Amino acid sequence: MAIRRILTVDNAADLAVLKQVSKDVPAVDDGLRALMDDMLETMYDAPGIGLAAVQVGEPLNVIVMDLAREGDPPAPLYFVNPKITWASEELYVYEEGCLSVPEVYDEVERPAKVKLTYLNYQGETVEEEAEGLSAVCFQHEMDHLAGVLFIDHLSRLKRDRAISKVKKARRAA
Ligand code: K1U
Ligand code: ZN
Repeated sequence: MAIRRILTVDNAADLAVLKQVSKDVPAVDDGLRALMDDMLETMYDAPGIGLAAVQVGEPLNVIVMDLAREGDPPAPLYFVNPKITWASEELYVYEEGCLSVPEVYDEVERPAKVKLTYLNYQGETVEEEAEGLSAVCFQHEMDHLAGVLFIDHLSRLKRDRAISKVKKARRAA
């Protein structure tokens, strides 16, 4: 397993990759499981609660998440070729963050509940419903697969300020 570099919006080359639309993977094999292991280790190291493959430079439809509370045992989740099959009309507002936009947090409104289908770590098809933080994080990661960042849901002013803040923090570091 390896910790990979997380692409960030302050770097033009990284941003071009983050804006790509990810592609479905043909099969869940050992190579893909190695990528998912790396992604999980990278996410825990950051730390974060979710990560899309494109954030480590692999524009593939692959997501990892772990929403276990601090002190609870790890509960890794793997989503390969995920699809949202239904979204509620009811909306939910949550203050989101993003490992590709470090230190920036803002409120985003999304459907409160979604139904999803995906392949798990073993390559089995799973269908389930998500709500609360699970629905928020899953939709945030699905956006990454479509080349959309959470700051794209904000006003142009807030988005530009967010990118300036990340650039300034990088220069100071
Ligand atoms: O996709 C990402 O960039 C990861 C992102 C996921 C996310 C967080 C909040 C709402 C929607 C999606 C993060 O993990 S940001 C870091 C974070 O939320 C966190 C970090 C440490 C402990 C708890 C949360
Ligand atoms: Zn993100």
